[in-house]
Amino acid sequence: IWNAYQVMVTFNLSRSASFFESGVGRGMGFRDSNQDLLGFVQMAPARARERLLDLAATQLENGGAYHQYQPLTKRGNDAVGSGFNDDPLWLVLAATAYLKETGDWSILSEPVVYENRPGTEQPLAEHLQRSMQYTLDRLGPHGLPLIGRADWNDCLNLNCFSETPGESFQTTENRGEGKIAESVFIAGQFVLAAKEMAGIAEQAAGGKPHPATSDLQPAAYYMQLAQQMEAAVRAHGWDGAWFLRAYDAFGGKVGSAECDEGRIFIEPQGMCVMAGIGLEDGLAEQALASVQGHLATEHGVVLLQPAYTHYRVHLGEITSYPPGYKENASIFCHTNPWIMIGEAMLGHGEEALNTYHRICPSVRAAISDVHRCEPYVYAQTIAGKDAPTHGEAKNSWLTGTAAWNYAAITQWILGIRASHDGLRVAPAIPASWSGFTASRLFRGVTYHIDVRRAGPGNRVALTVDGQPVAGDVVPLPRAGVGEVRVAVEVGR
Ligand code: BGC
Ligand code: IFM
Repeated sequence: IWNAYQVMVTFNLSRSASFFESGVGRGMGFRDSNQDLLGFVQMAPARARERLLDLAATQLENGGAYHQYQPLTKRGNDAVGSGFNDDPLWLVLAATAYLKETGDWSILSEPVVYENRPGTEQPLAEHLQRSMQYTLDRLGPHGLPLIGRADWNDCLNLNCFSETPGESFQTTENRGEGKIAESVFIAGQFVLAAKEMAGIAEQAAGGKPHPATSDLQPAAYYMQLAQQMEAAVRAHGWDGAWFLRAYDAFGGKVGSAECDEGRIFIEPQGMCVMAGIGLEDGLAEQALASVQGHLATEHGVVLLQPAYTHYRVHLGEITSYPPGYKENASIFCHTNPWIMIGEAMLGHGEEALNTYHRICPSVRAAISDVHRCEPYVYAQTIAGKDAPTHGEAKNSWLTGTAAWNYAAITQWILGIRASHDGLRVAPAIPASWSGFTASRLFRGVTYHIDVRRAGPGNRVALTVDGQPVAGDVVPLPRAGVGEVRVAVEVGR
């Protein structure tokens, strides 16, 4: 209940009303709101639809995005501007989550302006296409996406070179043209987004949808983009035992075994595995083993290791924080569910749940003298192992941790997730669980789901209203059916 409630609060306020952040000045984050939607879409799809259209209306014509917008005027914040090159891809991921949840293909035809300017309306489908093109128009020397101001990690400022204490890394003018520094995180995100675009295009080809899907390319086009980017990641974004984090503005590696500090980062491991890179040939397995080996602590998985011990002008704000805090090697809770999802995708239910328990507020209530934060709400960070206050949480409430944990738990550990063709039930629960029951409202139908463990492993056998069904997707029932009973045997 509290997780769902926190998801709703973050969806409503984004990070805009938080004094942990910077008061109301900050506005609704473009990437933040799109991610909050991932946890909210099944609770209030109509509000998620409105939010998607609001966000898309702040998108720039070149496919980029204002980093933030003001909730009352719904206009992009000029003061912060754009150029965070991960931003537009989150719109694709949020829109696909909405489509899978609702099957509401009409949203793709909705006319939406660019930059809040009347007269610039294009169907939402075209906005998604431009999000993809934005990345393709900004590839660096290794064929990986240029990072711009920063990617998900606001503090990895590879083009900023700030020498003045106190100046904002987010807004100060970047040095140079930014044509060298690349992000492996955005590469993984692009692969994921391209696969989602292919999924939409495939549905369109299957005759489902709507006129606006003609604004999209065929599925094969997006699959090829995914493959090309994956090839670039494999060639230039794999460090030997984990995914590299980035290339800096001089083409030097960030997040490599060759570095003296900041050798391994959590974000590209989570994102590349979620994108499906290396699931088949062991890279994903190795990347997550490196995460467990180098980054996991009893209080959660830290963002990077070793922490930076002094300011590095070519890396930016991340190196300005004391070791173990914020983006400099704290347990930045938002990223932990990415690892839970990755573990679940690899079928490691035990590791997924275990990773969760370390940051779970009610579990941490037993050590509240260390945790020092509300025992029912996620915090943005828990101090990492390099910090004197290791295990102490800070900045509760407004964090993407809420949406991502909700998704990781319900969609990946319990395995109940919306797909274009129906509700998928593919749990990755620990071997010791005998099962669980859940009910899930999906496209107006209530699914009563009873999962029982029949043996080891994660294979499922579904019985839907008494009839065996092949695979792990419960087909959409005929119109008028309000309830469906799903019996699931795991490990058969
Ligand atoms: C984020 C911090 C980040 C800072 C960057 C804040 O809003 O919450 O994690 O360090 O912005 O300036
Ligand atoms: O991804 C960002 C988010 O947009 C705002 N808070 C900090 C995160 C990591 O830097």
